[in-house]
Amino acid sequence: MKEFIEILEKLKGKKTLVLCHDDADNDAIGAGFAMAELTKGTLAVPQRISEHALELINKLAARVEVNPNSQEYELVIVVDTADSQQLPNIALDEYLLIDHHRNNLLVENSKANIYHLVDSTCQLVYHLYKEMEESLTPAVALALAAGILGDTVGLTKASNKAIIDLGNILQDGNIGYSTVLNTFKISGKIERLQKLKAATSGEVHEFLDCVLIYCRPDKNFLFYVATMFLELGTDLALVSYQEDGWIHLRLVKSNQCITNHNVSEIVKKASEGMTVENFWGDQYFAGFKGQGDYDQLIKNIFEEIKRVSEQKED
Ligand SMILES: [Mn+2]
Repeated sequence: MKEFIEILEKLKGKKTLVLCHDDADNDAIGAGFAMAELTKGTLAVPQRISEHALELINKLAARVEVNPNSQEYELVIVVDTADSQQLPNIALDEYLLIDHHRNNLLVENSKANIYHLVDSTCQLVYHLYKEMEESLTPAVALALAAGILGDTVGLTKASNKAIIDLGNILQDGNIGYSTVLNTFKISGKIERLQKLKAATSGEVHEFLDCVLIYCRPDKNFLFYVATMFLELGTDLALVSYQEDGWIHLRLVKSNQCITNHNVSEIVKKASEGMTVENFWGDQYFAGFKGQGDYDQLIKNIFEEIKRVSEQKED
């Protein structure tokens, strides 16, 4: 931390790039926004922003550049990124790093870093602000808080430390918790319409030990739609969207669901042999972007869920 701050202070006022991982989520955008505010730098992503971080960007009125030329900057700060593969088309030369991912491959070559295995990168940025005795504006507090909520799945997976940090961030930035929760709701009328359309087009499928809703919204709001179905009480939600030959898909499982379904393993197995551009997730969440036979993929997912449901417990 000390070395990191020394470099920041030495390069103060220099042209700074704050770079998030591709498909940037709330933690990356939140941490990146706070670092860009601190350094008066440019916030950027390699290619795209994740759909569920768009609302936060909107609320922050943040400017996010796409596909920046890192060579044009005198200081590059990489946030929430574990691997150069998450930075497509970016030439990384000298950089500072702030991250919380296990097995980080960028730490070793960083000029200085803040690297700890906490719940979110936003917490590390908060501690940097504290250490530098910088005050939190309401916008920075909102960004950091939204990042913590994002990476802890709405605090359901949060450690005590993350909850304490969140409380302090709200206090320091003088904002209410409800302001943060609002960044996770769809605000515009058009989006609400999409949500209602999705809700009324969901198909309910019953398995031996769980209920699944399958839905194909006509816009790429997969995260919102999936979360909405969980809120309505389903055990599993399968939501997909096709565009330009690409299949975007999410399979999510409720935290309250105690079946053996590991959604990330289910999607991985079901998509074997397909062209996979992006795949991420865990037991409760699977995200997929790829190409191949759509109907077969869905059929495989249903079969795999059924197989797990019917597996005998020993
Ligand atoms: Mn993160």
